[in-house]
Amino acid sequence: KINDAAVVSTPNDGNTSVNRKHRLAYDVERVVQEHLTYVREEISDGWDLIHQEGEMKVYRREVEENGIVVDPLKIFHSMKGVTGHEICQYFWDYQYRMEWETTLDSTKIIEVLDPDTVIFFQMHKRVWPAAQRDSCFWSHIRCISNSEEDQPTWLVVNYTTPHHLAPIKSPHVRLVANVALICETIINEPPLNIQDIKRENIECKLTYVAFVNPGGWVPSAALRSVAKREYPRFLKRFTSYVLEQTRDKPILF
Ligand code: 18C
Repeated sequence: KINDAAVVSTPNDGNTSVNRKHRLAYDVERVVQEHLTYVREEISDGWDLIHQEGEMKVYRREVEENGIVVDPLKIFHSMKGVTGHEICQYFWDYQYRMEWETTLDSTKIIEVLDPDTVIFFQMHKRVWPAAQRDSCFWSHIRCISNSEEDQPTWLVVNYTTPHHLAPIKSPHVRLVANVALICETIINEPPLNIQDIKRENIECKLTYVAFVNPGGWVPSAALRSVAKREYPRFLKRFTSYVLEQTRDKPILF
């Protein structure tokens, strides 16, 4: 299945014209372009390094809106042995999600907008004593070619949207998310022939950003401490999962 990715994900030439015809195409384009703009932004004042482990650095900015914690979060990581395409494909494809996500009770695709864009409805695990959260978001995967020589950039964006098949039902609370995973592949000491590239020659630099509003009040200190523990845990588990899944497979550029 994973080898079909090139068929379902058409490389975009970086041009911003929208040729996808579904109702959310402009929303998708706007949010993708925003992420591509901000991903290059340096870490500045106000961002705290809250966790560092090997190549992984987790930054957070403390922000509250109407008393609700909405801290933006950014993770930078670099890993050898996988491509950006592989990382993004495993993050986007629902069939692998329950194998690496430990904070979900369920995930379901409720609409397919185009081969690269689907709408998910997810039920998150309840954290006592807070109300259980659910989420409904479009999820889009894209490949952007930067130049003939460089490997393309791959990204996935998950962005909250309402949907008639996912009404908000009390006691569940709908969280609001804007999440992006952006990956660059680097080929170290490239052999002359592309067929000779081995997994030890490849490296993926990834940026994960999350803007999440829990959708209702949650005690600030408890939320910040759960988030500080759970985001690094998620990225470690997810990246090890992709390494393990791809180790003996042909490289997916
Ligand atoms: O990006 C990730 N996953 C994607 C695919 O599922 C998708 C997910 C988007 C939603 C992210 C929102 C996370 C908040 C979930 C709240 C409930 C979680 C239960 C936690 C269980 C311990 O883009 C990877 C997402 C990685 C998420 C890490 C968990 C962050 C926890 C945040 C704090 C939870 C707050 C509740 C605190 C209550 C304290 C009394």
